[in-house]
Amino acid sequence: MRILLFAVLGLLPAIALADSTDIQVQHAWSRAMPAGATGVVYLTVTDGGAPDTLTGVASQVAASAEVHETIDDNGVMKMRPAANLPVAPGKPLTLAPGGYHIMLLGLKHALVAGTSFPVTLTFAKAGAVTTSATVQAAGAAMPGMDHGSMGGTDHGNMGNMDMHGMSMGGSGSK
Ligand SMILES: [Cu+2]
Repeated sequence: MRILLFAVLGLLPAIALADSTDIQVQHAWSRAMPAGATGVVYLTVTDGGAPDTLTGVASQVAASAEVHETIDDNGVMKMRPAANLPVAPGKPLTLAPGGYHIMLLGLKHALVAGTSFPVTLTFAKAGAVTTSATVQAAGAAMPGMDHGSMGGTDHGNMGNMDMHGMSMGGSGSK
C-alpha cells in the first residue's frame, strides 16, 4: 500500500507538466500611427506544451483590440474578426501582413516609430501573456522579410484604414 502511494505521488509532477502550456509570443511589431487612428500589431506565437487557443487581445494604448483576418474576396482584400485561433507545438500562429493581425481600435496616443508598447494576449490554458510590440515606421513591411508586394493590403495608410471601415460595416461590428 505504501509503495502504491509513493508511485502515485511520483506521477503528479509529470501530469502537471504534460497539462501545462509553454506559450511564447515573439517578434511583435506595429506601425507608427497618430492618436485616435487604428493601429495594427503583428507577431508570432509558438507553443512548446499542450495545444492552446488564443481567445483575446488587449493593449493599454487602445480603447479596444481585436484579432482580425484579412481575406481575399474575389480580389478585394477585406477584414473580419477572427476568434479562438489555435496554436500547437510545431504549428506556430503567425500574425503577419496579409493575414491575421491584431487591430488596435481608438489609439489613446500616437504610436511613435522606435518606441514600444505592451500587448496582452489571452489563451484558454496559458492565460494572459504580455509581450512588447516595437513600432516601425509607417508603411513598414515585415522586418527582415520580403512582403513588399503585400504592402497595399492592410493598414499602412489612410486609404487602407478606409477599407477597414467599409469591410467591417454591416458585419455586426460594435
Ligand atoms: Cu483589421
